[in-house]
Amino acid sequence: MTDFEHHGIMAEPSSTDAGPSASSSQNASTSTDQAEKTPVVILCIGMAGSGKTTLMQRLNSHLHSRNTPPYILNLDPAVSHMPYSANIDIRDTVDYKEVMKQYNLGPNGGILTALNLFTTKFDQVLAFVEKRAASVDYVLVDTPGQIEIFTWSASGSIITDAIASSLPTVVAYIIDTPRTTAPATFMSNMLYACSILYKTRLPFILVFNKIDVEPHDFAIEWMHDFQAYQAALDEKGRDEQGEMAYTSSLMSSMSLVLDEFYNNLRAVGVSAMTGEGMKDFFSAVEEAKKEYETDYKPELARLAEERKAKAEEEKKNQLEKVMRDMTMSEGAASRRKNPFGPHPRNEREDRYLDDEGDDIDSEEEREIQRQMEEEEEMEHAEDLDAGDMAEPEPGAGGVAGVQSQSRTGMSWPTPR
Ligand SMILES: Nc1nc2c(ncn2[C@@H]2O[C@H](COP(=O)(O)OP(=O)(O)OP(=O)(O)O)[C@@H](O)[C@H]2O)c(=O)[nH]1
Ligand SMILES: [Mg+2]
Repeated sequence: MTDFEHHGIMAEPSSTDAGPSASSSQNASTSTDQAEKTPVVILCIGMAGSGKTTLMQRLNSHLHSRNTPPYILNLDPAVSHMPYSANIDIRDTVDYKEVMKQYNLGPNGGILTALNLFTTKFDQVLAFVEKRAASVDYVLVDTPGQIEIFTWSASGSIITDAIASSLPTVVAYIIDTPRTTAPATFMSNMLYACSILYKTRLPFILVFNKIDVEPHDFAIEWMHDFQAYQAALDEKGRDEQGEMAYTSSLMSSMSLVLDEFYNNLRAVGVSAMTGEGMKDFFSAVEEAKKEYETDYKPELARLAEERKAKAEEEKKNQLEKVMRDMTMSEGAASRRKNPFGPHPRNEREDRYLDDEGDDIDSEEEREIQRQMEEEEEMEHAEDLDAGDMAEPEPGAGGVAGVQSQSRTGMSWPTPR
């Protein structure tokens, strides 16, 4: 991919130094405490148009006003206007329109492939983030508009796992509140959030955005009061005949299933537009960070330990297999080389080789013996036939010469 190679991310984008992180390094130099702190990574995930990018900008300006500028990553290759300046921008590396052309893909395929290409270099991205980790409090990550491109793709998982295994990470699931007032849409959104939570297993925050347009109280009520949700379904979920629609009874059952999920969730309401709810959002992030330390990190360590043990076991098995193969091939080679000799390493194989050697030995010897007997017989018969014949002239050669020499016990002459 020429464009990708051309744009390579070998050097940190220049905006990094000119942007917010420049002041963050100043912060680091002014405070010795800050050198030891660990930032928290906020992964902004949400349906298309839910307000991820606008919220990123709001968080960025809020943090700047608190004198704690964040480090920003943009993973959306298709964003045309970004209201903030990112420290690392996927668009500096991959041009998704070029990817679409080169790979003959549609817009979503182009975005996915661009993300895949970017993921191949994510170790370098992570190295940049880690380098700044000591000097920032927050790392903000914007994700592609098509949620499934990030949440259900291999590259999305790789990126999430790589970040989460390096720094405390929380998922901020952004919801378009005004578009969630229908009970069925609300349930679809909750199911999606639930699936992401169980997929990533990371501390999770439900962020009801756009509360300037529609307050999120109804959503909180539906989450904590099954009856209230049921009442909303009763009111809005009936068909023209007044019958409970099929989807409504499904939603009703689902809300009972999700009860456990709701109980363990943090939910906050914000407005990326007005900045309302920022305090609640950051308190939720702090709580989630603690949860990362107490729940996710030990689990991560346990998994890492398990993986290490598995890898060790695998390595041992492979080594044993190689040793076995080597012993077998050495045995075969030594049999080929010296079928009669003892094997220096393996007693059992010794015996086998000896036995086998004996077999070959006796067989070959028998053959040689047979040939010698035949020759002797022939010689004897010839002696008898040639008994009356005159002794040939010395050096006469030919068969007569051979016979003559043979009789005198001399070596066989070279045939002329
Ligand atoms: N009223 C209001 N509008 C908002 C708010 N947040 C975002 N918007 C609007 O919602 C629209 C989508 O916002 P974006 O930030 O582009 O949403 P996004 O999730 O990044 O969109 P994609 O990346 O395309 O998925 C824009 O028109 C924003 O102005 C909010 O808090 N209140
Ligand atoms: Mg966006």
